Amino acid sequence: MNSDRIEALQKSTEFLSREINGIEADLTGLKTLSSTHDKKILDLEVKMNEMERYRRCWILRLYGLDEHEGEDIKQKMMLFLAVLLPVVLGSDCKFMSFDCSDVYNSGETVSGIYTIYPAGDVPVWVYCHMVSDGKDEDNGGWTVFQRRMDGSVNFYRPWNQYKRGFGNVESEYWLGLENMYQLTRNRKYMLKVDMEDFEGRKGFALYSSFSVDCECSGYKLQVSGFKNGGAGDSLTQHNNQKFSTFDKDQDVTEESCAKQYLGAFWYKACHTTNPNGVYLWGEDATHNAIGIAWGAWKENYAISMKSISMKIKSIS
Ligand SMILES: [Ca+2]
Repeated sequence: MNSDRIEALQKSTEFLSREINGIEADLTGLKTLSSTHDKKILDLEVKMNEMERYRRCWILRLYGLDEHEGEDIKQKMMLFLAVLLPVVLGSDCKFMSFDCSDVYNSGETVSGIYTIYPAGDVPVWVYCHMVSDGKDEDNGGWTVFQRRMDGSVNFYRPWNQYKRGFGNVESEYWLGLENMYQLTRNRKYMLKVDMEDFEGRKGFALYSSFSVDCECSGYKLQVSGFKNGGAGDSLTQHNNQKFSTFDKDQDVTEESCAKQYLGAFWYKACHTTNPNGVYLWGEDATHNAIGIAWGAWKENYAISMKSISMKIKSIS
C-alpha cells in the first residue's frame, strides 16, 4: 500500500516537474521575445533620431539653396538655423559640408549661396561656383573666396576684417584669411582667377596648388603651377608673401603697399595684381595702380577689371 502511494506521489512529482519545466521554458521564450521587442524598439528610436537629424539637415540645406536677394526674413531664419543646428546636432549631421566640393558631391550642381563648415561647427556662408558641363579639371564645386563685380563693397579695410571676412556673399565679398587657412590646411586645392574687362573680354589664370599659412606666419600665400587661360600669370610673383592691410604692413618695402595702392593683398614690393584695390570704372590713370589690375593681361596698371573672382577647388 505504502509502495503504491510512493509510486503515485513520484509520478505526480514527475508530472509537476515537467509542468514546471514547461512553464519555465515558456517564460524564457517570453523573456527572449520581450528583449527582442525591446531591442527592436531601441533600434526604431535610433532610426527615428537619425531621421530627425536628416530632416533638420535637409531644412538647413534647402534654405541654403535659396539665392534670392533681399529676403531679410529668410536670411535671418537661415542664419538662425545655421547657428542653432550645429549646437543641437553636434557633429552628427552628415551634411555639414567642409567646402563647395562637398556641397557639389552631395548633389547640388547649381551655383549659389551655401553653408560650409571649414572649422568645426561654425557655419560660413559662401558662394559656390558649380561647373558640371566643362572639362574634367573645371567640373565640381568651386569655393569662391574673393569676388568683385559692381563696386558695391569697400575693400579698403583693416586686418581684422580681412582675417574674418566681409561683404555680401551674393555680390562682393572676402571669405576671410582664417577660413582660407582652415580650408587649405586640411585639403589640397587648385586656384582659378576669373576676370572680365569693361569691353566684355574674359580671361582666367589657373594654379594647380594654392594654400594660405596660419596667422602665425602672417597668412603667407603658397601658390604654384600656373596654367594660362588667356589672362597670363600675375600671381606667382606674390608667392611666399605675407598678407598686408593698411594697419598691418608685412610687405618687403619700407613703405606700406596697402596704403600706397589702396587695397590689401599678399603684397611684395608691391604688386603685379591688386584684386582688392579700388573699384574703378575701367581705365583711370589718376593714381598709379590702385585699381583692380591684373598686370600680365593688360600690361597697363591703369586698367581696372569689371569683375574678378578667386575660387578654389579641392583636388581629389
Ligand atoms: Ca612695408
